[in-house]
Amino acid sequence: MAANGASGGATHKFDPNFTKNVIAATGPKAAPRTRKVLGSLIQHLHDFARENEITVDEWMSAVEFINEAGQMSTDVRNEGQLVCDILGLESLVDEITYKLASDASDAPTATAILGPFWRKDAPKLSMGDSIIIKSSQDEEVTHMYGIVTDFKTGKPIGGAELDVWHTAPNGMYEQQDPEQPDFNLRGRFTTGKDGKYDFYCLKPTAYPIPDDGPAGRLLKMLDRHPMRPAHIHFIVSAPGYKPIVTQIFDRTDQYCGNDSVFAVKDSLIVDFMPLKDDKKAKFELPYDFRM
Ligand code: MBD
Ligand code: FE
Repeated sequence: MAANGASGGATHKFDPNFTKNVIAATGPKAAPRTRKVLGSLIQHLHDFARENEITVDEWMSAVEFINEAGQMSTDVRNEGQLVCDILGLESLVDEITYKLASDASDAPTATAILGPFWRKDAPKLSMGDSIIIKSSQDEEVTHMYGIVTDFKTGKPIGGAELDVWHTAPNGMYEQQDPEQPDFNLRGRFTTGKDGKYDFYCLKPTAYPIPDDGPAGRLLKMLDRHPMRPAHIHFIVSAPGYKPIVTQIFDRTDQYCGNDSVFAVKDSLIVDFMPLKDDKKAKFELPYDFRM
């Protein structure tokens, strides 16, 4: 063991009651879930620190990292969420929360993480409308359509809302980019009685998650890239159904097997199909949602 290392030496023994005492300091008015979850968090944090012989310097650099992530966060940049995403935590809690969702065709559509770029109150649009307010890339216009069904009965769900959002071809969501109009590439659509929807969007592009802050430094420390495969986000909701928060991914994207935030699932990979001689779109994308 190095003289200046963390270890107190081979003879050091941790007080076996230390962690127990910290957990037992929880007062009687703590809610049961709080008692359970924070007790477990303290146990794991202490075990983690002991196992890895975390030093004061290492702990302090983690504290500075967390503080910097917090200070950097604004309403268009959620650095804490980005840090969780690259550690796989948002995808894991998504899986834990929505255990029901699977790749089976008789199950609800698989979920995928919300991510930090959803905005509430996206414009309510009519069927057949376009979410493209401004784009330099008309060669990517895509006609997306499909049906929302009840996964148990297979019947169409009328009045279901599809909230959709994706990035511009420059790899930025509108709130990150002063060049884009407010709510560019976002919209909400409501299915008719037949459960059907259709709208125009762009075939999205792969892009890096914001990597000029703590999350980016962490990626570099881990020798990882910041790229996400091209994707379109959805929240599909309907009265009486659990909302489906999900994303779909372009099969031809090289990052489908290598997403920096670990959100890709097989059943969410789609094929943008080239259209010939269509006046409005260069691709079509049929995709059905089950809920
Ligand atoms: C994104 O666009 C995104 O969807 C997620 C989950 C994380 C970072 C950027
Ligand atoms: Fe995204």
